Amino acid sequence: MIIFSERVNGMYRDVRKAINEKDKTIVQELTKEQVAGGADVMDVNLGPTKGDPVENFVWLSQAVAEVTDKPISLDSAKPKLLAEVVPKVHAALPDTKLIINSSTADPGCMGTLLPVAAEAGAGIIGLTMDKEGVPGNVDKRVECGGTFLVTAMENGLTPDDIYLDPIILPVNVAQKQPWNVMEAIRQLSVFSDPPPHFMLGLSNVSQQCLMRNLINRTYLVMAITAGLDSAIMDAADTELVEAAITAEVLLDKNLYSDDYIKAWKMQKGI
Ligand code: THG
Repeated sequence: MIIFSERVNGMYRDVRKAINEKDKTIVQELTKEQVAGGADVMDVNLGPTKGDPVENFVWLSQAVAEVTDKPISLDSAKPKLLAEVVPKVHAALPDTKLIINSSTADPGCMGTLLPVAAEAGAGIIGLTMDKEGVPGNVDKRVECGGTFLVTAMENGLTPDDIYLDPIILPVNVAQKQPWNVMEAIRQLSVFSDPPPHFMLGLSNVSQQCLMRNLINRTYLVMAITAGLDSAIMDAADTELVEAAITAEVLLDKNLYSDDYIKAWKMQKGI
């Protein structure tokens, strides 16, 4: 399981304030907490913050990289902004692996971002959507995912640098989507050997719901069974992380031992 930390995101009030005030303390405390919880990648997202987004992204990435050498995922829905930010962060942090979060399968968006990923040696997340928005059915998700995978590989990216994200929506507004997302993962898993990674912004599934942690935890286990191998999630939610590890043990993806959680932590050095 490749755990992307969701927590350094300007959607959260404390992080928004930290970015606006250029106060590294909160950002660095959260980063250390997420890495200690098992985060493999630090996803950073400005959210609705003030000021120049390019400068803010460079500042935020540098603040994170001062306390960890984990890869950084630059999270924005604006392809032109990402195309400007990625080379700048890559120049400022040449030893930090970057992941672009994200491109859609729209030709214009892929044309903007895939060369940038190739140039920076970065990974990239491909959303299984195009200009029409998030598909309501499985077939369109699979079509967009296939298009993204092929185009990314034509641009020189390897499957290990490609993350397909079938986009999970809140279960309270789109109750058929959690199943559609799992079915899309199952179908896309056979498109290439070796396959790309499959990922989700997990907490989307429970937005505006009660019992968020329970919904996140249950759906993570279900999606792992369908083939999910990475997620943007809260690595400080111990029950969530331990459910994911347990699912991988039960699927024979992690070796069983009586103390398999401890073994997993030792392997990660946490
Ligand atoms: N796919 C990809 N990237 C993504 C998403 C995705 N990035 C953003 C998002 N979705 C994943 N990250 C989050 C981060 C936080 C929350 C949900 C998803 C969240 N935040 C609280 C909320 O909105 O209720 C914040 C509230 C608070 O201030 O405490 O739920 O799908 N590739």
